[in-house]
Amino acid sequence: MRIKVINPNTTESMTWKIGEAARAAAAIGTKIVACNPAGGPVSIEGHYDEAVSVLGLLDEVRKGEAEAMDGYVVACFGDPGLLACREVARGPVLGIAEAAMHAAAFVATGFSIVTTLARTRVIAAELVERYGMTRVCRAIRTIDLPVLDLEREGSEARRSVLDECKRAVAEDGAGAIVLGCAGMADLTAEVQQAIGVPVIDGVAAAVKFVEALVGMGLQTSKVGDLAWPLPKAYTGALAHMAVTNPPPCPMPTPRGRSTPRRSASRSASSRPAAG
Ligand code: 2AL
Repeated sequence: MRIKVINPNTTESMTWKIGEAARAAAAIGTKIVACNPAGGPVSIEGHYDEAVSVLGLLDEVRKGEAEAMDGYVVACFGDPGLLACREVARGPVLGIAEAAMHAAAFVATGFSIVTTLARTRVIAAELVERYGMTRVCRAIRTIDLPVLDLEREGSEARRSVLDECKRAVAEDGAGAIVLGCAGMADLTAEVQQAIGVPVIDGVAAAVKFVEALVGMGLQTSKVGDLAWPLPKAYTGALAHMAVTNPPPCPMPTPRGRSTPRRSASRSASSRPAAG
Protein backbone atom coordinates (compact mmCIF):
# COMPACT_ATOMS: atom_id res chain seq x y z
CA MET A 1 0.00 0.00 0.00
CA ARG A 2 1.30 3.50 -0.83
CA ILE A 3 0.13 6.51 1.21
CA LYS A 4 1.04 10.04 0.19
CA VAL A 5 1.43 12.26 3.24
CA ILE A 6 1.23 15.90 2.21
CA ASN A 7 2.47 18.74 4.38
CA PRO A 8 0.58 21.69 2.87
CA ASN A 9 3.21 24.19 4.02
CA THR A 10 6.58 24.46 2.29
CA THR A 11 8.96 23.98 5.24
CA GLU A 12 11.02 20.94 4.34
CA SER A 13 12.29 20.22 7.88
CA MET A 14 8.64 19.86 8.89
CA THR A 15 7.90 17.60 5.91
CA TRP A 16 10.83 15.42 6.95
CA LYS A 17 9.56 15.23 10.54
CA ILE A 18 6.03 14.39 9.35
CA GLY A 19 7.43 11.66 7.06
CA GLU A 20 9.35 10.11 9.97
CA ALA A 21 6.23 10.11 12.18
CA ALA A 22 4.17 8.56 9.38
CA ARG A 23 6.79 5.83 8.74
CA ALA A 24 7.01 5.03 12.46
CA ALA A 25 3.23 4.48 12.50
CA ALA A 26 2.93 2.62 9.20
CA ALA A 27 2.62 -1.15 8.95
CA ILE A 28 5.29 -3.25 7.28
CA GLY A 29 4.36 -3.20 3.61
CA THR A 30 3.05 0.40 3.69
CA LYS A 31 5.21 2.85 1.76
CA ILE A 32 4.97 6.46 2.91
CA VAL A 33 5.67 9.19 0.37
CA ALA A 34 6.02 12.48 2.26
CA CYS A 35 6.01 15.73 0.31
CA ASN A 36 5.08 19.40 0.33
CA PRO A 37 3.97 21.73 -2.45
CA ALA A 38 6.67 23.61 -4.39
CA GLY A 39 5.12 26.96 -3.50
CA GLY A 40 2.94 28.44 -0.78
CA PRO A 41 3.17 29.58 2.83
CA VAL A 42 6.06 28.31 4.99
CA SER A 43 3.56 27.72 7.79
CA ILE A 44 -0.21 27.73 8.07
CA GLU A 45 -1.51 29.98 10.82
CA GLY A 46 -4.78 31.45 9.60
CA HIS A 47 -7.57 31.41 7.04
CA TYR A 48 -5.54 33.14 4.33
CA ASP A 49 -2.54 30.79 4.71
CA GLU A 50 -4.96 27.87 4.53
CA ALA A 51 -6.73 29.12 1.41
CA VAL A 52 -3.47 29.73 -0.46
CA SER A 53 -1.96 26.40 0.64
CA VAL A 54 -4.87 24.43 -0.82
CA LEU A 55 -3.84 25.04 -4.45
CA GLY A 56 -0.44 23.36 -3.97
CA LEU A 57 -2.06 20.65 -1.85
CA LEU A 58 -4.56 19.82 -4.61
CA ASP A 59 -1.71 19.67 -7.12
CA GLU A 60 0.01 17.07 -4.93
CA VAL A 61 -3.14 14.95 -4.66
CA ARG A 62 -3.64 15.09 -8.43
CA LYS A 63 -0.01 14.04 -8.98
CA GLY A 64 -0.63 11.25 -6.48
CA GLU A 65 -3.56 10.01 -8.57
CA ALA A 66 -1.26 9.77 -11.61
CA GLU A 67 1.13 7.77 -9.39
CA ALA A 68 -1.74 5.47 -8.28
CA MET A 69 -1.46 6.23 -4.58
CA ASP A 70 -3.81 4.20 -2.39
CA GLY A 71 -4.61 7.02 0.02
CA TYR A 72 -3.60 10.43 1.36
CA VAL A 73 -3.01 12.29 4.60
CA VAL A 74 -3.40 16.07 4.75
CA ALA A 75 -0.82 16.87 7.42
CA CYS A 76 -1.94 20.24 8.74
CA PHE A 77 -4.19 20.58 11.79
CA GLY A 78 -6.66 22.90 10.04
CA ASP A 79 -7.47 20.05 7.60
CA PRO A 80 -7.31 22.63 4.75
CA GLY A 81 -9.13 21.70 1.56
CA LEU A 82 -10.02 18.25 2.84
CA LEU A 83 -13.27 17.85 0.90
CA ALA A 84 -11.75 19.32 -2.27
CA CYS A 85 -8.92 16.78 -1.97
CA ARG A 86 -11.52 14.01 -1.68
CA GLU A 87 -13.16 15.19 -4.90
CA VAL A 88 -9.94 14.58 -6.85
CA ALA A 89 -8.91 11.31 -5.21
CA ARG A 90 -10.01 7.71 -5.58
CA GLY A 91 -8.57 6.48 -2.31
CA PRO A 92 -9.38 7.76 1.19
CA VAL A 93 -8.07 11.21 2.16
CA LEU A 94 -7.78 11.89 5.89
CA GLY A 95 -6.99 15.12 7.69
CA ILE A 96 -4.88 14.97 10.81
CA ALA A 97 -7.38 16.92 12.95
CA GLU A 98 -10.24 14.64 11.95
CA ALA A 99 -8.15 11.50 12.54
CA ALA A 100 -6.73 12.67 15.87
CA MET A 101 -10.11 13.70 17.29
CA HIS A 102 -11.67 10.37 16.35
CA ALA A 103 -8.74 8.44 17.84
CA ALA A 104 -8.99 10.50 21.04
CA ALA A 105 -12.73 9.84 21.29
CA PHE A 106 -12.02 6.09 21.04
CA VAL A 107 -9.75 6.13 24.09
CA ALA A 108 -11.25 8.84 26.32
CA THR A 109 -14.59 10.48 27.02
CA GLY A 110 -12.99 13.91 26.94
CA PHE A 111 -9.92 15.36 25.23
CA SER A 112 -8.23 18.73 25.03
CA ILE A 113 -6.48 20.11 21.96
CA VAL A 114 -3.13 21.86 22.39
CA THR A 115 -2.30 23.98 19.37
CA THR A 116 -0.03 26.86 18.33
CA LEU A 117 -1.08 30.51 17.86
CA ALA A 118 -4.22 31.75 19.62
CA ARG A 119 -5.53 33.00 16.28
CA THR A 120 -5.83 29.39 15.05
CA ARG A 121 -8.18 28.50 17.92
CA VAL A 122 -11.28 29.37 15.90
CA ILE A 123 -10.14 27.05 13.08
CA ALA A 124 -9.82 24.16 15.55
CA ALA A 125 -13.16 25.08 17.15
CA GLU A 126 -14.93 24.93 13.78
CA LEU A 127 -13.42 21.51 13.12
CA VAL A 128 -14.56 20.26 16.53
CA GLU A 129 -18.11 21.20 15.51
CA ARG A 130 -17.81 19.83 11.98
CA TYR A 131 -16.63 16.46 13.27
CA GLY A 132 -19.37 16.23 15.94
CA MET A 133 -16.85 16.44 18.80
CA THR A 134 -18.35 19.30 20.82
CA ARG A 135 -19.37 17.01 23.69
CA VAL A 136 -16.00 15.28 23.78
CA CYS A 137 -13.67 18.25 23.36
CA ARG A 138 -13.08 19.74 26.81
CA ALA A 139 -10.91 22.68 25.75
CA ILE A 140 -8.75 24.12 22.99
CA ARG A 141 -5.50 25.40 24.45
CA THR A 142 -2.81 27.37 22.68
CA ILE A 143 0.87 27.94 23.38
CA ASP A 144 0.53 31.19 21.41
CA LEU A 145 3.82 30.67 19.58
CA PRO A 146 4.37 30.36 15.81
CA VAL A 147 4.42 26.96 14.09
CA LEU A 148 8.04 27.30 12.96
CA ASP A 149 9.25 27.76 16.56
CA LEU A 150 8.53 24.03 16.91
CA GLU A 151 11.27 23.38 14.34
CA ARG A 152 14.01 24.62 16.68
CA GLU A 153 15.49 21.99 18.98
CA GLY A 154 15.21 23.11 22.62
CA SER A 155 12.83 25.98 21.79
CA GLU A 156 10.40 27.52 24.25
CA ALA A 157 7.58 26.25 22.02
CA ARG A 158 8.48 22.63 22.64
CA ARG A 159 8.58 23.17 26.42
CA SER A 160 5.30 25.10 26.28
CA VAL A 161 3.52 22.18 24.59
CA LEU A 162 4.41 19.93 27.50
CA ASP A 163 3.37 22.53 30.10
CA GLU A 164 0.03 23.16 28.36
CA CYS A 165 -0.68 19.42 28.11
CA LYS A 166 -0.05 19.05 31.86
CA ARG A 167 -2.48 21.91 32.54
CA ALA A 168 -5.09 20.31 30.27
CA VAL A 169 -5.06 17.13 32.34
CA ALA A 170 -5.10 19.00 35.65
CA GLU A 171 -7.62 21.73 34.79
CA ASP A 172 -9.86 20.49 31.93
CA GLY A 173 -10.42 16.95 33.13
CA ALA A 174 -9.08 15.76 29.78
CA GLY A 175 -8.50 12.01 29.53
CA ALA A 176 -6.48 12.42 26.34
CA ILE A 177 -4.59 15.12 24.48
CA VAL A 178 -4.80 15.91 20.79
CA LEU A 179 -1.66 17.64 19.52
CA GLY A 180 -2.88 20.51 17.35
CA CYS A 181 -0.05 20.89 14.85
CA ALA A 182 1.80 18.50 12.54
CA GLY A 183 5.01 20.08 13.81
CA MET A 184 4.34 18.50 17.22
CA ALA A 185 4.50 14.94 15.84
CA ASP A 186 7.94 14.26 17.32
CA LEU A 187 6.82 15.30 20.82
CA THR A 188 4.13 12.64 21.17
CA ALA A 189 6.04 9.91 23.03
CA GLU A 190 7.83 12.33 25.35
CA VAL A 191 4.63 14.16 26.31
CA GLN A 192 2.65 10.94 26.79
CA GLN A 193 5.40 9.60 29.04
CA ALA A 194 5.42 12.79 31.08
CA ILE A 195 1.67 13.28 31.59
CA GLY A 196 0.39 9.69 31.76
CA VAL A 197 -2.66 10.02 29.44
CA PRO A 198 -2.96 9.08 25.75
CA VAL A 199 -1.42 11.74 23.52
CA ILE A 200 -2.52 11.65 19.91
CA ASP A 201 -0.52 12.87 16.96
CA GLY A 202 -2.83 13.20 13.97
CA VAL A 203 -0.17 12.14 11.47
CA ALA A 204 0.14 8.68 13.05
CA ALA A 205 -3.64 8.42 13.56
CA ALA A 206 -4.40 9.36 9.95
CA VAL A 207 -1.87 6.88 8.56
CA LYS A 208 -3.38 4.05 10.61
CA PHE A 209 -6.94 4.99 9.57
CA VAL A 210 -6.00 5.17 5.88
CA GLU A 211 -4.41 1.73 6.20
CA ALA A 212 -7.58 0.41 7.84
CA LEU A 213 -9.92 1.90 5.21
CA VAL A 214 -7.82 0.67 2.28
CA GLY A 215 -7.55 -2.71 4.00
CA MET A 216 -11.37 -2.85 4.11
CA GLY A 217 -11.52 -2.13 0.39
CA LEU A 218 -13.03 1.33 0.96
CA GLN A 219 -12.37 4.37 -1.16
CA THR A 220 -13.82 7.86 -1.48
CA SER A 221 -17.43 7.80 -2.69
CA LYS A 222 -17.77 9.10 -6.24
CA VAL A 223 -21.51 9.58 -5.89
CA GLY A 224 -22.79 13.04 -4.95
CA ASP A 225 -20.65 15.92 -3.72
CA LEU A 226 -17.37 13.95 -3.69
CA ALA A 227 -17.75 12.92 -7.36
CA TRP A 228 -14.99 14.18 -9.68
CA PRO A 229 -15.23 17.95 -10.26
CA LEU A 230 -17.37 18.79 -13.30
CA PRO A 231 -15.29 19.12 -16.47
CA LYS A 232 -15.06 22.80 -17.35
CA ALA A 233 -12.51 25.38 -18.38
CA TYR A 234 -10.45 27.15 -15.75
CA THR A 235 -8.94 30.36 -17.03
CA GLY A 236 -5.78 32.42 -16.67
CA ALA A 237 -3.00 31.38 -14.29
CA LEU A 238 -5.21 28.60 -12.89
CA ALA A 239 -6.03 26.96 -16.26
CA HIS A 240 -4.00 23.89 -15.22
CA MET A 241 -6.35 23.25 -12.29
CA ALA A 242 -9.20 22.15 -14.60
CA VAL A 243 -10.16 18.49 -14.20
CA THR A 244 -10.93 17.57 -17.79
CA ASN A 245 -10.66 13.78 -17.83
CA PRO A 246 -12.06 12.28 -14.66
CA PRO A 247 -11.04 8.61 -14.61
CA PRO A 248 -13.57 5.80 -14.23
CA CYS A 249 -13.65 4.70 -10.64
CA PRO A 250 -15.11 1.22 -10.12
CA MET A 251 -15.54 0.21 -6.50
CA PRO A 252 -13.06 -2.51 -5.51
CA THR A 253 -14.34 -5.79 -4.11
CA PRO A 254 -14.38 -5.23 -0.36
CA ARG A 255 -11.54 -7.26 1.11
CA GLY A 256 -12.65 -9.87 3.59
CA ARG A 257 -16.27 -9.35 2.60
CA SER A 258 -16.47 -11.64 -0.43
CA THR A 259 -18.79 -14.68 -0.42
CA PRO A 260 -18.60 -16.16 3.08
CA ARG A 261 -16.79 -19.45 3.21
CA ARG A 262 -17.85 -22.07 5.68
CA SER A 263 -15.58 -24.74 6.96
CA ALA A 264 -16.96 -28.27 6.54
CA SER A 265 -17.25 -28.84 10.30
CA ARG A 266 -19.03 -25.50 10.95
CA SER A 267 -21.60 -25.98 8.19
CA ALA A 268 -22.23 -29.54 9.38
CA SER A 269 -22.83 -28.45 12.99
CA SER A 270 -25.04 -25.52 12.02
CA ARG A 271 -27.19 -27.63 9.73
CA PRO A 272 -30.63 -28.30 11.26
CA ALA A 273 -31.06 -31.83 12.41
CA ALA A 274 -32.90 -34.03 9.93
CA GLY A 275 -36.39 -35.25 10.76
C1 2AL B 1 -0.54 23.95 11.41
C2 2AL B 1 0.00 22.69 11.04
O1 2AL B 1 -0.35 21.60 11.47
N1 2AL B 1 0.94 22.96 10.11
C3 2AL B 1 0.99 24.30 9.91
O2 2AL B 1 1.74 24.86 9.12
N2 2AL B 1 0.06 24.88 10.72
N3 2AL B 1 -1.59 24.11 12.28
C4 2AL B 1 -1.52 24.80 13.45
N4 2AL B 1 -2.66 25.02 14.11
O3 2AL B 1 -0.46 25.21 13.88
